[in-house]
Amino acid sequence: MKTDRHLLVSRREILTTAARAAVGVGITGALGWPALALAQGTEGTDKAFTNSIGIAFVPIPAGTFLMGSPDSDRQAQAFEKPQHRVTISRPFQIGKHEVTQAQWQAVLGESPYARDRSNPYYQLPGMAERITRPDHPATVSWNDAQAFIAALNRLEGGTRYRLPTEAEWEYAARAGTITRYSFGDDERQLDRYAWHGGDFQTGGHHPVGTKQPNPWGLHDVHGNVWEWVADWYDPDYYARSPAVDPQGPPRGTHRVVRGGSWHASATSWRTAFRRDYAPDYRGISIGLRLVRAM
Ligand SMILES: [Ca+2]
Repeated sequence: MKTDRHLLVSRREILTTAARAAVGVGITGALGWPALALAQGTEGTDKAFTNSIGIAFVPIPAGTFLMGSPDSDRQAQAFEKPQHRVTISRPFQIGKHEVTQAQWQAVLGESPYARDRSNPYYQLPGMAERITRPDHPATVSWNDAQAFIAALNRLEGGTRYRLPTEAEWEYAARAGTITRYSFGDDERQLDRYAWHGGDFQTGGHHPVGTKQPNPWGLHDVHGNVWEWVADWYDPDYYARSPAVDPQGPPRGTHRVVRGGSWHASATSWRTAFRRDYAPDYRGISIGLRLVRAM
């Protein structure tokens, strides 16, 4: 296995760099907070926040939105329907970016690619060199993500950090929109907002935050890497899910991922699209975005 020199920097260096980068985007986020969100906001939710290892969070107000896809959308799959009204009853904070490899290393002391990949793609010629970089997303299993979250909660003391529920993810990704994408319905605009459509010979994921954000300031909700959410996957869940703070089915075999990835096989990058993977699946195109409870 090749070793990447840039990963052999000290823990202090990683922390300093991550914090510096996060403060920069944090300021932009605070100034860029849209009027719509402020109007819906609850006291105390209108401030960006950067945590102890430099992860920047965007405040998301409580609110109600339409989850899933309407029958009128010909691209929509059966498992995105019925479109239904969901209320998120409590404000929360969500990562402005996918969790990066530097942040992963700052918490767990190792690169996510020190772990065995449960697929062969990481071993493809040139892939490790292209994707093992501090400012790229960490691609890990759902179980790995839980270990990271537990360690981060121990580091800061408390239980604030977790994955978003599937409903919280879509609510934050939509950012008040009811279109196929958070930037509208025109998929020809996707290049401006998403890393997508890559191949295994030349492609890989990219540094987080290098495409345009959604209206609430979140980067890479479409593309770059899929994002694990907390929920078990059930294609029929929307027909019976609760209207307030749905938590997903009580049991299942696969977990939900959202948003599409850098790779062409992602199928769809639409906001409502859903896909499932086994919780121990550790590929090179699924990462995570954290929620921090208020
Ligand atoms: Ca993503």
